[in-house]
Amino acid sequence: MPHTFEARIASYTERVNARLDAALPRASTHPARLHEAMRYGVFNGGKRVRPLLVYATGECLGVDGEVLDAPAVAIELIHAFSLIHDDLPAMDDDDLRRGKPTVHIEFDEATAILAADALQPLAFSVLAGLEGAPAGSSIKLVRLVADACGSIGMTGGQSIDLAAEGKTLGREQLEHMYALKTGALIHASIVSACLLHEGLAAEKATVLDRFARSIGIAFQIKDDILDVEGETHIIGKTAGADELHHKSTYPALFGVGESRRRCDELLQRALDELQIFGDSAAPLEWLARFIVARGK
Ligand code: GRG
Repeated sequence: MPHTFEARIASYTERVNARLDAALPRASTHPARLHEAMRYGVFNGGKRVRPLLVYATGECLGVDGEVLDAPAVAIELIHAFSLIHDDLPAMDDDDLRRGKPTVHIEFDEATAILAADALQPLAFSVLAGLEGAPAGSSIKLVRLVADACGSIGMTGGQSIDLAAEGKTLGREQLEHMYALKTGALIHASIVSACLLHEGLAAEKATVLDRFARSIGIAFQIKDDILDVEGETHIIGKTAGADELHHKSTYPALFGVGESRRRCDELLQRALDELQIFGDSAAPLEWLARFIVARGK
């Protein structure tokens, strides 16, 4: 294992890609077009931030890498499914994702819906197959990820987001929507590693919970800033799409300067939380900074 986290990022990314490859049916497996689309939606690029958060939290707590693979893979599968749905004509109607045609453009709308539909249960199958973890971990992870993905998590956030188009949300309402739409899966990534640590001290669990909440909201504010300031060929999706759809976003409601200030404030709050872990939190610190500084 390389010494610095920067160097380990590449090996963790390679690792989760290999586990994703093993979890997904071969592209040639019948019905091949569906399996091709599922693989396209997962392997068309992607920073793998959520799996990296799982592994970094595991490093912070001293949880064995092998048991982290299941939540890392499952959460990335859920993320991939949400992006496919998010890009559909009935949602954000986007042609470009990660610099490539979206799944419904590359294949067709029905295949894209089905591919996303099939990625979601595959995630739970991966969690159900977890081995070598403390007793009861598998079912706890299923519940954690289900809640993060469902109506009290990501799907609920997306529903609020769509209903807010053309409206003016207050700061609290906006951050609540971000906490659900984007924050819930980020939060689940961190909490999944906590669940795999038997007998984790309540104080440490609380600190990581707060870290996860801050960084989840910061992630979406940064995504909004990139939509305003980024260039399509760099961010890999259509720049300016939020304004086009009259989305309620941080920059639209409070301006880019205030969005940056809030992002930095949330980052600082998140970093302050990590103090009690000392050097073992270096990977999480690195990822928190990356989330706020990233260019795509
Ligand atoms: C229909 C059950 C059901 C769920 C779908 C569409 C949807 C509900 C939720 C969408 C949630 C969503 C797309 C939130 C945005 C999150 C976000 C900022 C995504 C970009 O994440 P990155 O930057 O992407 O990690 P990469 O490409 O690096 O993986």
